[in-house]
Amino acid sequence: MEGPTPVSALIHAATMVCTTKDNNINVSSINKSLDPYFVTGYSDGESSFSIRLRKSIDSKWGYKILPVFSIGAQINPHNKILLEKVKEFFGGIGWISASGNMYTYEVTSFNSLQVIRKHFEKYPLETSKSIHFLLWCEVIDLLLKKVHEGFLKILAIKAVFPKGLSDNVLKAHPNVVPINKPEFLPKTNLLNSHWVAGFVQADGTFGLNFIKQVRMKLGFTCQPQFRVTQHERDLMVLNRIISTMGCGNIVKPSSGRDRYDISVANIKDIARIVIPFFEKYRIYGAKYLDFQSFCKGISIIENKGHLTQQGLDQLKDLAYSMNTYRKF
Ligand SMILES: [Ca+2]
Repeated sequence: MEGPTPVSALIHAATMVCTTKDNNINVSSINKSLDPYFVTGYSDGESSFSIRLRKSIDSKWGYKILPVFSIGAQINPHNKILLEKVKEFFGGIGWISASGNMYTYEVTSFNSLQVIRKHFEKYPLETSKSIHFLLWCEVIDLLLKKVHEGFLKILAIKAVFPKGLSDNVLKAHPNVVPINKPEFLPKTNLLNSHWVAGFVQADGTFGLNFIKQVRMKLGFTCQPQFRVTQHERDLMVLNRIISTMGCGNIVKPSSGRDRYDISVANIKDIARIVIPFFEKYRIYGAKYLDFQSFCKGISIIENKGHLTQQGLDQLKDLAYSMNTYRKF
């Protein structure tokens, strides 16, 4: 074990790294290929393993069955680069399309799906999505066997997927009994740090919240927060992220919601743990720009800039040009 580094040195190092970079994409890290655990973490948060049915007169079942692996990302040039990196990671299989305000990276060809399968067998998913992956693999095996009963079995499996069976399919096959979905047994060990970066890429937020505060002389304050959001069924993975990173609290959902958050709002934890963590285990895409803005904000707050009008104005500019406010 290394000896403890003085807090001030850590904070200085973190802010130096952040403030010396500009908003351009860091070319050296773009050229580096993605870490396999990052790809799994990102997929745990953002991908989908699905089974598509297409009516087809050529198929003996009346439907063509397409297992699909896909990842969506909001349209902007930075996210396009991220999806291209994912595609490159998998050896160039699949394609990226754009529709509405979303890009989708999609893999559907049977041979290519074997590449996807091998990756997730070697670097397993950590969330309850792993159950869908297992069932998705079962469908691929049934398609490989090409037995006639396979079709009804596939329908029984598809019935427990998020989108389930369409009304038309249900009408044509009213006797399909959905399978008993295997129970998800979450692990409790520490996570791979690259996995955490990938998961944060998907479901994390670096925020500078600019809030009115009448008590304060300037009338406003800036509250930074690092957040990771997840459905309650994957609460355990949030706890594992907290243990792995060594900071953060679980915030229960407000009434009527089913999503939990990890929140790190303590400036020392942000500067000493969160920022160095994501400097070491990189994220990409537009979220990387938000991370850079976040670092700039933290550096201002560290220097007590938020107590001056000028610093507060700088923070306000940052807050209103990042995350959902960012223009491309
Ligand atoms: Ca997600």
